Amino acid sequence: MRRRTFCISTALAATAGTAGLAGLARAQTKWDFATAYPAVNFHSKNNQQFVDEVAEATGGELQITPHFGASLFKMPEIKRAVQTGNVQMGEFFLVSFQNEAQIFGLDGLPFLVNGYDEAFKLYQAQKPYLEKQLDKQGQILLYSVPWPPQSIYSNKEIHSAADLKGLKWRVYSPTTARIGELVGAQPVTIQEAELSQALATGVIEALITSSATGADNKLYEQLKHFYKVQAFIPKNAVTVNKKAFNALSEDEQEVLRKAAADAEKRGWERSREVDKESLQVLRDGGMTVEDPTPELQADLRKVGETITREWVEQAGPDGQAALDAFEASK
Ligand code: PCA
Repeated sequence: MRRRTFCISTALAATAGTAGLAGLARAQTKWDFATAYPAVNFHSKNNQQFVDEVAEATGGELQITPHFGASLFKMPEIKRAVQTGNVQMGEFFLVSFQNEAQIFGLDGLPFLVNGYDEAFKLYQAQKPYLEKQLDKQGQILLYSVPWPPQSIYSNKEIHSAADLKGLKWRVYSPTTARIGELVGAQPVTIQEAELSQALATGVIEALITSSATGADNKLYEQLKHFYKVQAFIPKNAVTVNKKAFNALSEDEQEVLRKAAADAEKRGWERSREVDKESLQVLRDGGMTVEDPTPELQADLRKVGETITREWVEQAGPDGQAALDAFEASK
């Protein structure tokens, strides 16, 4: 008898596995997770840990497959792919979407925050508006993790903003394009996945990005100068399609939320460490890593003030409220 029961349940499980007969055995949900950054990147590793924890905590019922390095969708397409349900989960770079809604660009405003603690406060001020905007776009924010501070890489020495003039300047957001315009550089939009090629072919000569991205892409092989201007601390967002989330059981939703909260906490801690490690990788690779001259810093601060003023004009009451909430929390 016992033996027979065992055989039947095994057979049912096998049938359910191949034919997807939900209800007869545990229903397994399979999701894809589109990301844009290389598997070695700390965001990617954090995402991998997140999906592993979800699989473990659901006993394999929720299987999320991450696709790194923009292998499923290019970064600018990922947000929309989540919105339309072409993919269940995605990671994208918030500031790149500022033209859709100004709130996405808040963490890209130059010199608004000084260090990670303030960046976290800015995130808390931004979050309700971010969630509201993403909700309108059919998705739920699961977690958001910062890149290390954004600094300048160049093929020549930069002592003041005037030295950036005429350089082919790689950009990834409206604000980085505006920085380029204001210093008289030539903005060129390039995704991280195409960075090395753009440098190798001379399409770009300078850029602003994190120590981590420089290390991940071995930028020291092509560029020799790094200036630690630390202009802003922008974030990635990991979101899930609302319908896909709502189709999960309550237990699964809870598991996802818990793993997301853990990933966010881990990511913020890891970002700080990765900054230090990556600066060392740049030095070891032969790059000069320097503080900016007071002149360069002052020039960029002026540019930052212009950009922040322009942002406030466009962002309306929500933008102003988020900024005020940040100022009050400092
Ligand atoms: N690296 C990504 C986003 C910000 C960063 O530090 C990039 O350069 O595209």
